[in-house]
Amino acid sequence: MTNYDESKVPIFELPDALTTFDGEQIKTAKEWTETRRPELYNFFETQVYGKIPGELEIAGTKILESSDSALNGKATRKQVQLAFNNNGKSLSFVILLYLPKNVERAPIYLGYNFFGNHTVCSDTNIIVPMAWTRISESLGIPTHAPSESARGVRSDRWPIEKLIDAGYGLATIYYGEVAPDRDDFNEGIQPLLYKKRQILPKPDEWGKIAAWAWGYSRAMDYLEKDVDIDASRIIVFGHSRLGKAALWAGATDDRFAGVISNDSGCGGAALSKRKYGETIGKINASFPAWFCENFKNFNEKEEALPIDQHELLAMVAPRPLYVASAEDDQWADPKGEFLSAYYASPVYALFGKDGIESNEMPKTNAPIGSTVSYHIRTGKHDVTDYDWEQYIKWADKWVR
Ligand code: GTR
Repeated sequence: MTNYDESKVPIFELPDALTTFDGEQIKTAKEWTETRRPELYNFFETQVYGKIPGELEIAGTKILESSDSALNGKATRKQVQLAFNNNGKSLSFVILLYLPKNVERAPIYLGYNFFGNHTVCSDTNIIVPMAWTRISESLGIPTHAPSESARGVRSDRWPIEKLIDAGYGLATIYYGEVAPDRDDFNEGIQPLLYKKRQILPKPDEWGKIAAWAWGYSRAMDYLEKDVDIDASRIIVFGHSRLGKAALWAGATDDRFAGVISNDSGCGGAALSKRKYGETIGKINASFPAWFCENFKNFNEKEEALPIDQHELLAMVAPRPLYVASAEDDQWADPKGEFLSAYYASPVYALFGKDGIESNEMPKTNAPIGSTVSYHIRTGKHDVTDYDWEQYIKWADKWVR
């Protein structure tokens, strides 16, 4: 049974971000960085998302297509393929980039899309990927092969012209090219790092979320070398499962200047110990490939967790962080997402940064915060223009 009743949220003790596992009090940013953050990081890495068992550099970069006149002449477009080889296996994925023409070295949002780059915009030049895709009847994706018919079907989630007009670029990647979103570990990036005869990640090795986070970092490796981009102002963005991946990428890779979690829910921004909406047992049952095997030890045992998700958010400090929820997205536990941002804030304070000041949930459609910001909007689990308008305002202020 899924609990949606606030009065049935268990009484729990939330681990204090500023107390070490040995009970020591953390008082300075230095102590946080040298003592507390590494032990939290180690826990999330080996017990939640899984560690990456080796290094894999970009073997080849290829500009597949580019244009100086995209989106009615406002933007440039570039489609860049990154290739990886190891173990006699190979993998590649494509970054679709739109950059404003009137801004030199623009800051950009980097975010995965769910159904292929060609779904984010009706631009007919966008290359349709070949990787496996989930089926979506409502989006007109009837088979596992991405096709022309889905061109632009997700443009409502990607107001690219609005971003360009605000002076930002967008880099997007089809997440299924990095690791297909199904319970199969013989495909995607993971097999490239298997040891001899290995067929599955070990219990403490990367699940799919960590694989997607890895992809965000490899995209960053490329973006750092692209002279058209200011790599010191790249904001990693993700919605839902990809919001979980964006948060983990923000924690694992401090080159990201800011992090946005849109409706990321369980295993993302939401506190697990509230057991409100989706729980660890439920998410591991529905999506057994997302987290590392070890995370399953906490199925129905949230109280045994020595950490909670506010500490994932805290690992983004002191960089700007935005957590967003939607009123009708109770499955993701909006209040748990909000409280998580609140309880991460003392870590920001160590760095002299303002987080969320009050533990009282703000009103709907009334964004709050500063370096750490939060909003809950009306509507369902989705990414809307309203969400993006807030991300632009926040980025103008805290990242730009
Ligand atoms: C749901 C899942 C959520 C969230 C969502 C999504 O089915 O339970 O944790 O990740 O999918 O990614 O849209």
